[in-house]
Amino acid sequence: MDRTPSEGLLAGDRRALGRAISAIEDARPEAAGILQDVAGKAGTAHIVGITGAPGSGKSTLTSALIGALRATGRTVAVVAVDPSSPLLGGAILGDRIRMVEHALDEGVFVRSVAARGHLGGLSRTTAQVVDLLDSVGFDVVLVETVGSGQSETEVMHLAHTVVVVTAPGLGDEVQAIKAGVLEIADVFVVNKADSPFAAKTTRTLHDALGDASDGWTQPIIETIALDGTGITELMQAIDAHAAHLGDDVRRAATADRALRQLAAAAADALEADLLASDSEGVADLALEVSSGRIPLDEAARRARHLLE
Ligand SMILES: Nc1nc2c(ncn2[C@@H]2O[C@H](COP(=O)(O)OP(=O)(O)OP(=O)(O)O)[C@@H](O)[C@H]2O)c(=O)[nH]1
Ligand SMILES: [Mg+2]
Repeated sequence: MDRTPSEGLLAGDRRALGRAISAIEDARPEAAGILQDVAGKAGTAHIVGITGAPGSGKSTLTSALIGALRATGRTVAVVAVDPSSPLLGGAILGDRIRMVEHALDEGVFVRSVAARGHLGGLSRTTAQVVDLLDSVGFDVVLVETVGSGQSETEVMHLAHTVVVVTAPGLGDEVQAIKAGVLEIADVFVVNKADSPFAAKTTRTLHDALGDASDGWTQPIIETIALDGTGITELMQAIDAHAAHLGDDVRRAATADRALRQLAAAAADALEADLLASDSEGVADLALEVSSGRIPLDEAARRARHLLE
């Protein structure tokens, strides 16, 4: 008997997994069924976000981290979020080449996810892909994203542990770490520690950081991703953060991921209903907004009631 796509997925079929991710990315109808079939199985993976300025070495670091995690026997999935900027188009190919050393390893799965559509689209697609990878049993899911812009910060909400990467020579180091990213970081990496300016970067970062919060002091780890220096320390810092979080926080993060997906789907449904509505009330409301009589957020609340 043929297996359904989801059975193949749960049995660890890589091609089924690749196809399922494509279905999610393209928001094809079968995606909903796939996600439903694996629902309830998520919640065991440790989700690690890796963000930071372009060129800081995130992909090289991710590849090195895969090696360190595999050496401990854990399986690893990587989601590289492509900001879909033509300027960065080459970076994705670079990522693939960099991670190719793990291509034949059954315990490793690497996938780029393209950012398409509106702002919420990136985080939703990524959330669903992360859920899927969690559900099919990967021990660790690494999510690499360029640390700029709102949607990338959103993506980081998916992670249990956020690693922010900087490197000397990117200009003002603290500026290179965008406001907002500083706060969400659980672990800092100063990569390219082979540079004579690395110590200064570490010092600057150290001075910019606040006190410990929730009993966790953000460690700063110096690494040379190219030769593996500091990678074990980085893995240990990530593991220490996982231990610090405990299972309750991880469960809460899984629930938060579900809530974000629900909110995004609800917003989509409302949008579709509004655009399809032939209610005069809705049309009047739009006019009131365009003439400036009602603020948009207030109109949005009223619109929701009109459709009920
Ligand atoms: N000297 C030195 N170069 C490094 C190190 N780590 C990475 N690089 C180099 O830095 C460049 C950028 O590395 P990537 O891993 O592509 O950086 P990234 O942050 O993933 O870049 P984007 O995905 O484009 O944002 C590459 O040429 C790497 O070989 C390091 O520790 N030392
Ligand atoms: Mg990269």
